[in-house]
Amino acid sequence: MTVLGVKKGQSLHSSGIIGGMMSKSNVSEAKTKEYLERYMEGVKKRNPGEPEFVQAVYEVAATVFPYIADKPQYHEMQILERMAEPERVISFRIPWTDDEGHIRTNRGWRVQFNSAIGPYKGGIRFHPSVNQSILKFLGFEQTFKNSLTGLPMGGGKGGANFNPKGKSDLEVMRFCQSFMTELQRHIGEDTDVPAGDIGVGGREIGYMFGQYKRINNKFVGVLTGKGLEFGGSKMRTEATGYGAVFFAQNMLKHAKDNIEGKTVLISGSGNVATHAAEKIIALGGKPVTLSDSGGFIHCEKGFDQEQIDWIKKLKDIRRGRISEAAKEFSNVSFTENSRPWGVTGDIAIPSATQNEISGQDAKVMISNGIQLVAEAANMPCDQEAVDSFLAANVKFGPAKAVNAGGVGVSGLEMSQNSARIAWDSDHLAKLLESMMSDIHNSCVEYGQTKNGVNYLQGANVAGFVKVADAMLAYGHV
Ligand code: NDP
Ligand code: 2IT
Repeated sequence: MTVLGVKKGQSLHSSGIIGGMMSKSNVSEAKTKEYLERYMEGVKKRNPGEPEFVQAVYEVAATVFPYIADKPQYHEMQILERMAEPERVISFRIPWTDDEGHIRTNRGWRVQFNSAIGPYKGGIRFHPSVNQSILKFLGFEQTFKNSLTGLPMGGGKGGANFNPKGKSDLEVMRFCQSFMTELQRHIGEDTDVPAGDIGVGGREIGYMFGQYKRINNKFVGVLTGKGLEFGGSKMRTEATGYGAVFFAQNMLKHAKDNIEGKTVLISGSGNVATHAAEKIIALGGKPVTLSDSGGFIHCEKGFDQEQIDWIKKLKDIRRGRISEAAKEFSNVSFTENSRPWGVTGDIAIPSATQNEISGQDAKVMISNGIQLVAEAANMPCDQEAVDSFLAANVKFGPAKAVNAGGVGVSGLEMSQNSARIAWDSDHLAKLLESMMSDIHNSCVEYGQTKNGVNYLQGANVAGFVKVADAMLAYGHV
């Protein structure tokens, strides 16, 4: 295995690389680029057929390489190479019985990516598209995101290629119980603490927590996002969407602007999207779009709270189609099989899934005058889109900073569970707001460039430093 073109066992000093990287002035941009390319060649070779994972590693490495160019300790200790390798990937069978009595089999995973700064922590995704590449990308991202929150949490992610859509409540329950029957042996309140993600909300967490408790005869904070009756934290449901808007607000404030009166394009219509829309309304902005896998809805004058509440019920409880909103409300239109990126707006908050904004979409958005993009979903912009926004000087908030409020409040749920206490909503709302402001400040500190703040660089480097320094302290583990 090689990193920076150095063979295993050979030091970077003897390879000549460290000598060239000792000080920033000694390392040209071209050399750093060459090292990055060699590193990425290795990552690609070691992870065949995992394009999402390779994409996520590149996005981090491209900004971290220039930062570490004059810091040989990270090269000598192979920090970036070790960071791109999950500590453990567990894959397992999930047999369950459907309502017709047929036995079904799905595949489940838990990627325990990095525990340098705390127990593995990250969501569980149930979606037919789930595979190892997607969960490795999410676990890798989670490691840096969790570091940014300032709380002691490592990175992990899990899930299954199960489609909860169209399944009865009892089918979902049987699936969740079978999933947890296997997963429970690998997790624990001090080992690995899963939560929700796409397709996993309060209902699924309830079924999984009940099964964990039953098998282990232990009532501990092994999952977050729990119901308020059994150890859940207030504000966790709202945290990701609200936090994303707080982050965007911080970005605008830094540029002496604010959300009031701004037209906002939002994709998705699940937990993150609906709460982002709700907070935009509360701050005087105008969310004009939402979407799902069938298409997008548009309301020119901006959705109101009553409409958002209706959509929350449609998606959360009934798991309905967003097209139904156009039948319910006369001022809402539906466009089938399309994403909202052709609509004119000031701000975009993609809140559905990875790679939902392509380079082509970005060009359209830029020519329509978009000013700020805040990634509330994980990696919603593909690499070409990110490059286009940065080149056009559109303010770009990367996912690991923008959506960190969700796992941030999950961390606060863990603290409350350990202490067996429950904080009130006002207190948690303040903690969330100040956490988002602290993350923004870290991005500004590490992302300052001569053209203003590069939030992508800021978030990646700030997230990297804490994990990397912990790994240095441990030696070769
Ligand atoms: P939900 O399951 O509540 O909602 C997901 C939404 O995205 C739905 O509207 C869904 O449409 C849409 N969607 C999902 N996959 C696709 C797809 N392949 N193409 C088009 N639309 C799709 O999930 P969340 O709101 O919790 O998650 C949304 C994003 O936010 C994800 O990227 C997740 O990783 C990220 N995130 C979530 C956090 C949380 O706390 N929940 C924390 C941080 C990030 P449909 O109903 O048609 O499937
Ligand atoms: O992507 C994410 O940060 C989440 N799905 C939330 C993870 C968590 O542990 O709350």
